[in-house]
Amino acid sequence: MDLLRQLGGLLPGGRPPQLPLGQGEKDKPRRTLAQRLQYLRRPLRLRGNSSISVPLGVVILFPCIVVILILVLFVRHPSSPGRILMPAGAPPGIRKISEKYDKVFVTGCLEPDTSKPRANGAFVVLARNKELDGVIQSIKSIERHFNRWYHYPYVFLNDGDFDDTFKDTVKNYTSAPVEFGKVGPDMWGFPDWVDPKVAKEGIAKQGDAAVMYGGMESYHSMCRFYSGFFYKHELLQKYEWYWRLEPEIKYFCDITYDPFLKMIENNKTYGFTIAVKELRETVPNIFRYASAYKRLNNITSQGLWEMFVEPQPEKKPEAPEPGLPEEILRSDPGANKLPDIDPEAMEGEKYNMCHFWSNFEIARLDFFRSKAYEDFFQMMDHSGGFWMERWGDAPIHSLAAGALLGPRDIHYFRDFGYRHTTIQHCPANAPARQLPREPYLEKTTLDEKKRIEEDKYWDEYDTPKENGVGCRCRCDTDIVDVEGKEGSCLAEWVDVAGGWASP
Ligand SMILES: Nc1nc2c(ncn2[C@@H]2O[C@H](COP(=O)(O)OP(=O)(O)OP(=O)(O)O)[C@@H](O)[C@H]2O)c(=O)[nH]1
Ligand SMILES: [Mg+2]
Repeated sequence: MDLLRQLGGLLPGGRPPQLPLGQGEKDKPRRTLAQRLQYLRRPLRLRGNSSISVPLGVVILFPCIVVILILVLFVRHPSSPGRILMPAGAPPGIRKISEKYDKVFVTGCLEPDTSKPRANGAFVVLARNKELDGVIQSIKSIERHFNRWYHYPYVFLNDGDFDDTFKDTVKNYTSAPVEFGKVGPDMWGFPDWVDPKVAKEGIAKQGDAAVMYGGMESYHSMCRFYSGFFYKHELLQKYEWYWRLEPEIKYFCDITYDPFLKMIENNKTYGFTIAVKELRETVPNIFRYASAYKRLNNITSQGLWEMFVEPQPEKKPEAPEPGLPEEILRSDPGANKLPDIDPEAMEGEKYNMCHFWSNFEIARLDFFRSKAYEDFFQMMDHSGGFWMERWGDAPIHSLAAGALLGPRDIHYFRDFGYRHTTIQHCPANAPARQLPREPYLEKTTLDEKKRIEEDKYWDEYDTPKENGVGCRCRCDTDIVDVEGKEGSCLAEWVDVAGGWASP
């Protein structure tokens, strides 16, 4: 006998299943819940002629309870892939990070308060004339979402000369002060202790090996400039803080508070919005030198270094030292290549390739101007790695921060929606913390209709979600949030920042 037929046959007194009340039955006294569920207590024989019976309710509920238990155990088990994958597969902002060392400065929107004195900070943009369109896109974006209220100045830098079209156009897109400066050969290109022939050969080899941007001399110069010079530029001398801006980036949320002031208030040094893994082939020896710097200077980690170290089951005994320090300091990077030993392992530690993506940065310039950072840069620079390899300024800044700062000095701007090329982080909007937005009819768009249309786009911001932190974010939907993508270093940040917050 199949189960359904059994069930039918076992309904009280062999009556047909209960039907909805007919008209004539409306006046009958209502049955209590217990009476209604009475049928669950009906015994159900295991076989047609078996003397053993089980209540019908148990037959229905038991499998459901087992399934629920399995699901709960799967998701809550610390080593469960379900738990590990939760941030990856889940929408951004669904999990809270511990607030032990750092927390979002403002959840949702505020009415921008521009009455307080501004911080001593500026946007810094390195660019070329040919990047004007990308620069306009970035200025329009930051003005719309932040600087229309705060009017922070811009400093544009270039290893060449900005032409008048560039300068005049840029000034049209902001009412904030703008300065243009030139980067001299003291901060750009090969230093005099490098043999240009050898460096060029090294760069060509990287080009042949298809290392990303490895064959572009200008790219190497740019990375070295952002690693060890931008903060020394004369136009930046008067500033204490900077916010790096690149061409062709996009902000998705309104930033209704002053991040510089919040960084000061919370005693922060360095802020990021995306942390990802670097392409291994661009930095084969970087960790070797960063690690040597840390060891040579007897630096003890304040808890951030671990974000950049591959977890290892147990610490290996110290690797034999190949006399690295003197070798680095005496070496002439123009005359030889980097020594050819185990490229990533140092003192049993291995670089996990994580770095704060430096095309967005809000940081205290003092950090870069410190003796400790200068020593770090000098050592890295004299290894020749900016030329013989393609060390980016992002891993340089990150490893320096790892050696010299702690998690409490770092701020994750998780509430900022930001995109650069094909990587974006965009938070969900904070529930019950959205405020109506003032239209921003950007004056450079002359066509009235287009201007209104552009503003309307930002009026229709995303529906708030639980644990969301954003203010009026409208995220791009063609790519997913980096927080949930392979290659993200969110987990590494969360680990050093105190773990995930308990639910
Ligand atoms: N003046 C000048 N600026 C440069 C040069 N190369 C790069 N830049 C700037 O340096 C910043 C980083 O360069 P990008 O080419 O965007 O490098 P990237 O972000 O790693 O690469 P993309 O993914 O292609 O954006 C940008 O602001 C560029 O405008 C250069 O040779 N001269
Ligand atoms: Mg770029």
